[in-house]
Amino acid sequence: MAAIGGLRRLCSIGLSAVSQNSGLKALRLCQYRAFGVNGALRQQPFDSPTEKPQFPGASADFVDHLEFIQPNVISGIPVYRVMDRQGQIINPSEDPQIPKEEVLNFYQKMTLLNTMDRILYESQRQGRISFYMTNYGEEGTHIGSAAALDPNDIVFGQYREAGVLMYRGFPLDLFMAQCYANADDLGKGRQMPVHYGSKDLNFVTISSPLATQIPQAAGAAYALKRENVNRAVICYFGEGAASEGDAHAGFNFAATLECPIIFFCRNNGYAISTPTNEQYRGDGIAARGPGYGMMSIRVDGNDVFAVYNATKEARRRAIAENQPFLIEAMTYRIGHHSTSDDSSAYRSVDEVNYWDKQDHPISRLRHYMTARGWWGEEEERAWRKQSRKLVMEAFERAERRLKPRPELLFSDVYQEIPSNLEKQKESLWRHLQQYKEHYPLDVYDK
Ligand SMILES: Cc1ncc(C[n+]2csc(CCOP(=O)(O)OP(=O)(O)O)c2C)c(N)n1
Repeated sequence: MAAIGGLRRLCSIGLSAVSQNSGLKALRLCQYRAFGVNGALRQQPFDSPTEKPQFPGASADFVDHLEFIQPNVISGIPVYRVMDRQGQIINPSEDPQIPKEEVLNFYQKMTLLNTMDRILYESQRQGRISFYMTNYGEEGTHIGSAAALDPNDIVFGQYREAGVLMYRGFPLDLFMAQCYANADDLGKGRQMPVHYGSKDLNFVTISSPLATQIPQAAGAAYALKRENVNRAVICYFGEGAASEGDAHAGFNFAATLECPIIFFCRNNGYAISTPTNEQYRGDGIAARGPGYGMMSIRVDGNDVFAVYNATKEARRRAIAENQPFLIEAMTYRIGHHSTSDDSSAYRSVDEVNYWDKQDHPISRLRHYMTARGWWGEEEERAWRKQSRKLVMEAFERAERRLKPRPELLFSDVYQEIPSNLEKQKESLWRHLQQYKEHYPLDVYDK
């Protein structure tokens, strides 16, 4: 008996330690012990002086007054930041002390992404590509998190994380090839623009149905754990996608199967025209994590160093302890949802301008660099010119390139083309021979 009481006390000490910082390992251990996984401690005797709930579903005390738990949405989970809006480090002990060269690399990747966005957005407006989605305002979430990962970590994205690929070295030519669906596209021109993927860079190909990547990412993380190879998975999604059933499935699988994964939610305030107060009524997405038994944090997504620190530590612990982490990066979608959207129909220009002009991840990092004398007007001008040139050159090459051979429509549906698809392919070929003047065959590879 005394031993059981001692163990219970140990568990409650353990639980408070968990809430401090020591992770869920101890919590799991306590739960297993309290419920007596091997049967030894399963039930408390009927005449025990202190009654403790014996239900297998939760480890908790009794209370003798009726009280519903209130959601804590008024003073929510705090937003972790390292720099203020002027790029000043707030608490020196949190400064990741990233060397100058790497900080310049952060800045150049963030601004290159921005330049690519502007040119491809305009290109869509002129009907040169069919569709586009910009990343305006979210550059810090991409670069800060990508920099904290190992290149071998596997990335699952939604569609607004092009900066992660850019950080990993995906060439401008391949971004363009995908958007133009030309013959250089790794995806053979089959998907809509911005649905990138790169096997070499461990970036799983994007697909349009929201949140489907979340349980897939949990599965991939489980496989990595079994391989025991010191790799993690990061899975990005928007706060809108987090309302999908697949988000629930993925979070719960990752927690119960103890997967080394970082769920990275980009909370940018909108899911197309739906503001967050129509998306959820709890304290954002971070508050859901503890409900799944997941370590969770909320960070300032416009602070590239805060994103970097949180992702780095989450990655380290996800691998060391085999458990999922949830990062909610607060940011703002400055651009329209996509080129099919006009966001002035549902939000004010003033609101957008605030984020664009007053609290932007790029300007914040620039303030930081300027204060250290690492960057000035001259460097800015030269880099703007150079980055624009790089993007324009890739753009022109992509536009000149032919589109993939039409028969590529039929391959990769299955690994091998079945006979019925082979027949359809032949019939398309005959059709094109007969009616070639009705098709733009000159823009396709032969
Ligand atoms: C299953 C599914 N439902 C609806 C859509 C249509 N859709 C595309 S993007 C989007 C909004 C997603 O918002 P969020 O996840 O917050 O990401 P953001 O666009 O803000 O980056 C919706 C509803 C879809 N692609 N898939």
